[in-house]
Amino acid sequence: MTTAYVGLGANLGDLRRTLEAALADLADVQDLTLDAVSSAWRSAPVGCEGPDYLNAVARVATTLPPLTLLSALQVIELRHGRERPFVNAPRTLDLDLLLFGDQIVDLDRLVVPHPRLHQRAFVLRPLLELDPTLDVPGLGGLAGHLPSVVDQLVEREDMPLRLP
Ligand code: PH2
Ligand code: MG
Ligand code: MG
Repeated sequence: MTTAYVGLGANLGDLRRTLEAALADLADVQDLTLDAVSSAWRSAPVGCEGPDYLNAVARVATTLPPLTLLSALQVIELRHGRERPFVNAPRTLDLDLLLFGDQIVDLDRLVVPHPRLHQRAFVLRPLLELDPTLDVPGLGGLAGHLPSVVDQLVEREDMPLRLP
């Protein structure tokens, strides 16, 4: 069994509704248990233009191999109308495999740990909510990366995401 972390993001449509539906879909994936979900965090777009995002991170336990989990995430993205007209285009749903145990994956289709996770407050803040002591291969303690993202606008929403 491997503990993996999945980043959720949306900036088109009904953001909260989409994230909640995506969490229900994730919980329905075979050989996977949804263990915990962070708060919802509203964030300004990083590295692109467009509406603000709603972001969150889910912790799952799974016996699936990483590429099978990635395929399951892509199926859920498509179910929620994800289109890819250009890089970092606004999206109804983005599901990113952030961490897969302490494994390092470096393939064309998948790079884990996610190469930019330590540069993004909208990932770091919800990840650290779920585990403040999280240690990542190649990056060390994640909390140590927070000072470099303090200038990024992220705001924790009081209302928790409704879970399946
Ligand atoms: N995702 C991106 C690019 N920029 N900015 C925010 N705030 N949230 C995101 O999820 C996000 C982003 C590419 O996946
Ligand atoms: Mg992403
Ligand atoms: Mg993605």
